[in-house]
Amino acid sequence: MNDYSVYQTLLDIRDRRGGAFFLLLDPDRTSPEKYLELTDAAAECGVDAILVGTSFTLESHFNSAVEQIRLKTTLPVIIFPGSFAQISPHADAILFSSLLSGRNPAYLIEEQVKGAPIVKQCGLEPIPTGYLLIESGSLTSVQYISGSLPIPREKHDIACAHALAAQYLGMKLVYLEAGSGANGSVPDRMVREVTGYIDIPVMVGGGLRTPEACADMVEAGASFVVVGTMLEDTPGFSLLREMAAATHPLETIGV
Ligand code: 1GP
Repeated sequence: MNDYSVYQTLLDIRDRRGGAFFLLLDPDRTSPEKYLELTDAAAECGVDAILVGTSFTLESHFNSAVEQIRLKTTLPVIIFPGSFAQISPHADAILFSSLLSGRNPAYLIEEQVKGAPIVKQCGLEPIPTGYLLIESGSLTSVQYISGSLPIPREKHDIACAHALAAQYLGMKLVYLEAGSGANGSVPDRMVREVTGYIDIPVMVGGGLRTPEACADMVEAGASFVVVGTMLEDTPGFSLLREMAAATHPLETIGV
């Protein structure tokens, strides 16, 4: 394990830029041409790290996809696993997540028990993450596959209690997740209440479609912003550049 962790690098970026922007690549949903093109452009467009994976995947070439992505970028490559089958030695770190908002033991602890020895063998840095699914207006893949209820979007107290439990369990990160391609992103007010209530960093993703939405998340207190679907579906890189810039308020002030 490096003396200087990926996790610490991400915190340093957050402190320097006011927030950090993560590009999520889903090798199941996107063609290799598209995800490698995005990978190639990512650093120059202001991306701070690349997440690979999804909450639900059917594909079988995960390892080679991570390897190809690794070879195309010097940015940190972090696995966002949907199951223990999505672990690759070609990444730098993994969001070692537990779906704390659900009550399904498979995603609370069983997948983690299967995956932990593989993470160790691969030499990946595990970033312990409390994964909280937030109601987003429609049934998402992660809800369906995990068989878990999301936290209602107006129930900020429930979200805060789950996030604090993640902190007290020793997790280093809370991920407020609306679900990939969600109709509605996590409400600003929930982000504000959760980030004001806990001491560990908060990552927000799911259904973010505009630079303004990314800026709102950071303004509400999010340390890290994750976008996948919109960038996979939008040709060119101008939206990527604008979303990354909107997530870096310390760099855009005065521009
Ligand atoms: C999904 O939060 C991420 O886990 C990203 O969501 O694909 O909607 O950007 P989108």
